[in-house]
Amino acid sequence: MLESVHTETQPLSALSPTDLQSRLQITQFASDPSSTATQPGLDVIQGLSKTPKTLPAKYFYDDPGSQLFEKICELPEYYPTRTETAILQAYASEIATITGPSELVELGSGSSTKTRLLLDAYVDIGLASWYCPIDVSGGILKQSAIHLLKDYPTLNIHGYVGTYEAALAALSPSQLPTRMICFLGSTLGNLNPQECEHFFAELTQALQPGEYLLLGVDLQKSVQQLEAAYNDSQGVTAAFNLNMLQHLNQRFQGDFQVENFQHQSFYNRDKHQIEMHLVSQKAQQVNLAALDLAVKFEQAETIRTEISRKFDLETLKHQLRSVSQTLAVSSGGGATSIQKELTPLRTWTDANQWFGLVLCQCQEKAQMTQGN
Ligand code: SAH
Ligand code: AVI
Repeated sequence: MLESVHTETQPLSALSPTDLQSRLQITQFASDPSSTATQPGLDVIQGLSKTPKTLPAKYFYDDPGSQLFEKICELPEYYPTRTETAILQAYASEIATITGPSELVELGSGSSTKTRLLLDAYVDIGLASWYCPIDVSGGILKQSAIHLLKDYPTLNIHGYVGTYEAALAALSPSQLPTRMICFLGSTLGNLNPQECEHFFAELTQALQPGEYLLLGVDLQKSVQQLEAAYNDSQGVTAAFNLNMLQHLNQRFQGDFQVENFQHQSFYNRDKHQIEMHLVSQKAQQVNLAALDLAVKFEQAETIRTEISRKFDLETLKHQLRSVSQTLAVSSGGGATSIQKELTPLRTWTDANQWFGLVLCQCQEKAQMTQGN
């Protein structure tokens, strides 16, 4: 599953002082960071060729999509961002004290706004900081990295533009005594249970014993509150959902007529997930020339563009504990394998229990030695 990679030390004119340039490195995966490793757009072909139709949520995030997501975070109905921010404001220093000097790797970093609370906490207790943002949306990643370098004079950044999987597999060893992988904003909820299980295994693989994982997750609550958060009165979430079609048009030479689709979102109580759909307003055919794909829609047929799962903390901690990975280590004449697992250490929530943070540590479970 290798994607082509190139690494650049940013020559951006925006980064005129050499000091900033020397503190920023960007690794970009393939020419199309949102492609699957095997074939660009294969996931689009697969999703639109089945019934019911689906599209991967990562296609929300071109430059306009990332800007629309930033607007969502400010909406009165969209409580997750401000609630998670409040939890981090209260507990970031506790997290920094637990981990000690730690490189921060952030999955789906976006604007890195909440990350500043963690960076501040490390700075406040006099610890060095290294930051590795990972995001498919290259524009917002690079822009945020430049702002961070200006605001944090001792910070070094190595950004990865690409999917979580590609970046995790290519991460350089930690620059500091430990590392914490952060996955904030409840983006974990955009993975279905199988993807989530697979993802936890990949994270455990990427972490060394002693390193940390910080998860921010949205918790179960009233249907009314959840549905309001994904059907905002200003229509920003609708614009965000519909923007995926513009993005596909531009990326894959498509001819989606955006006005022929409508935003829909609702809470699926059985699966504890918000579902966002785009509903075809009439029978129509859409072509994506770059993928050699023609897709027929019936009137009222939908494309599911996102699930956003809402978690129960106890169930999530149980799932985390059940992940284990084997790390092979050769020693002397024999081979030793270390079993690694994710151990939840602490959880923090807000007074309403709307959102939770879970800090886990990758720990060694047992050792088995083979050979002589
Ligand atoms: N962490 C930020 C942003 C969340 S939005 C916050 O909490 O506010 C989700 C982010 O994940 C977006 O910036 C999007 O571009 C990125 N993203 C989505 N799917 C991705 C994938 N498969 N690989 C890498 N980044 C992804
Ligand atoms: C990024 N992700 C966690 C957001 C969510 O709430 O699932 C994306 C989003 N979709 C609609 N509004 C926000």
